[in-house]
Amino acid sequence: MRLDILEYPDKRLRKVSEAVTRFDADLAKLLDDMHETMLASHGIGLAAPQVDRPIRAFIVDLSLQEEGPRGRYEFVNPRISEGTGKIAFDEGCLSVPGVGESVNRKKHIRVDYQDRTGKAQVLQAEDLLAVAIQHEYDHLDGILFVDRLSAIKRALVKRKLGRQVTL
Ligand code: QAP
Ligand code: CO
Repeated sequence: MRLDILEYPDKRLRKVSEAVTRFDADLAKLLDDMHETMLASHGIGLAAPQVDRPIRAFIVDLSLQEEGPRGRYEFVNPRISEGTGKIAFDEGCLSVPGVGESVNRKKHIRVDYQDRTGKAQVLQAEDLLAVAIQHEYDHLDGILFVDRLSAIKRALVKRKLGRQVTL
């Protein structure tokens, strides 16, 4: 089932999401619906709060990428650590349609998380996968990529999205 994606400046995108405690059929269905929704919207990452479920879960799908790690990833209750290096990547977001701006992120990260069954997992990620994980993780804390732009770029984006709103 396809889900509606909340768009900036929806206040629900600004909430801090709650840890997942039940690894049940509802969680599995939500993750499946998120994959379907993201595929239909041509995205590569989607966090549960973007579809109005304020829980700490997100997906990344790099299966259509031509280089680097491919495949579908799911992260529940993630924790990012050991960030090293720097990468600037031109990011977009399904909740901020039509905006693309370069954001500075860590190049290498380690992420500890649970899979949809609740099993603990660890992943070392770099480049696009690391960028996607950091972008999606931010959604769990109510942070959007436009919050991480320099003041000058943020002003440009703000003008584009409408002068009345405060980023
Ligand atoms: C986050 O972003 C991301 O404006 C996922 O018109 C971004 O899937 C991770 C999208 C960059 C890593 C690198 C945005 C689709 C999709 C748009 C997305 C649009 C159509 C963004
Ligand atoms: Co996003």
